[in-house]
Amino acid sequence: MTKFLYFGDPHIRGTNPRNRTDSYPEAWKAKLREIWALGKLHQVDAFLQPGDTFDLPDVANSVLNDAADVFSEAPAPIYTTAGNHDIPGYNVAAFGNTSLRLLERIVPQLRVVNDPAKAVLFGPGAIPEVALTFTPYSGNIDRDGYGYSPENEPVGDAYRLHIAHGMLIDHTPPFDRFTLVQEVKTTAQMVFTGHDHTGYGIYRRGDGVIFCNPGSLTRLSASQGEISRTIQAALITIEGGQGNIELLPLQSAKPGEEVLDRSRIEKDQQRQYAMENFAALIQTAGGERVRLDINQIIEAVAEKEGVAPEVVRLALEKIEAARMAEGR
Ligand SMILES: [Mn+2]
Repeated sequence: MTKFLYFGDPHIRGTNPRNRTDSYPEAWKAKLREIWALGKLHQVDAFLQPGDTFDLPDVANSVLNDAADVFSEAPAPIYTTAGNHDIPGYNVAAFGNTSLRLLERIVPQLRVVNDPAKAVLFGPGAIPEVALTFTPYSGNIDRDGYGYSPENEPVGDAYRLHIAHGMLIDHTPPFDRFTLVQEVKTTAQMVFTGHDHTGYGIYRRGDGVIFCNPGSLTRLSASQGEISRTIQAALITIEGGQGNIELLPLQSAKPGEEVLDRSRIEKDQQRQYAMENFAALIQTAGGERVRLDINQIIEAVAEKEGVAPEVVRLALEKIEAARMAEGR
């Protein structure tokens, strides 16, 4: 039997996100320590995590030191991969220059796996029971469903558990870059993801593949979904070629209403309402609505001017990167 404890994007940082009313650094430390305690209680073989360990590719030394202290307390190895927040400009080749790489050097039990063709093997004796693979965030993830399949040769009968930092979700969102669990192609038997902080819990597909995103470890934005969701980890048990997942709520996570300032949402809603009123005022002569979404503006201009799709994609990715500072 092999057991793991999985937890979503920690987004370690030394300052409070703008909507947090408690101490964010104290919150992530308490949650990680509870995760370690749960792992010890359930005697897991390793902790697994989908990336966005840090909120930024290069954090302050004080934050790196705090993270190193807490990670060093983990009672079992921790495996993760690079999330979009861990690397500069979506460039996983620059991983060597990041704070996450430094953390990996400082903390002996932390390993960052960025090659989907390299499996980490677990199991009693010489026969591996589980082959664990990771796909880091990159410009390719979610393009034609990319990112959710191991790229190694199967290792005997080892159970194939794959973890990716991508937008794998169970419903169609109001943005373009995503992959649906219902449609994704994978040779894995179990697929875990982060990136989408809300998570959808557990999804068991008709073909037997199990998908899970329990949500991120911390509440970063004051959206309704972030306020109301349960902060939880996932206990994974693999035995006799069968995989099982149990979601474990974290006791150290304070209720969303206690740590997130809702007045900000209300202000944002008022702003959105004012923008819509403004748009209605300046409708074009043809009655066409004025575009207020920056992505739509860029796509509309590009279409008019005949800009190459690659240039448009780069521009949108730069904007997306700038938006990340707001937290996703
Ligand atoms: Mn994230």
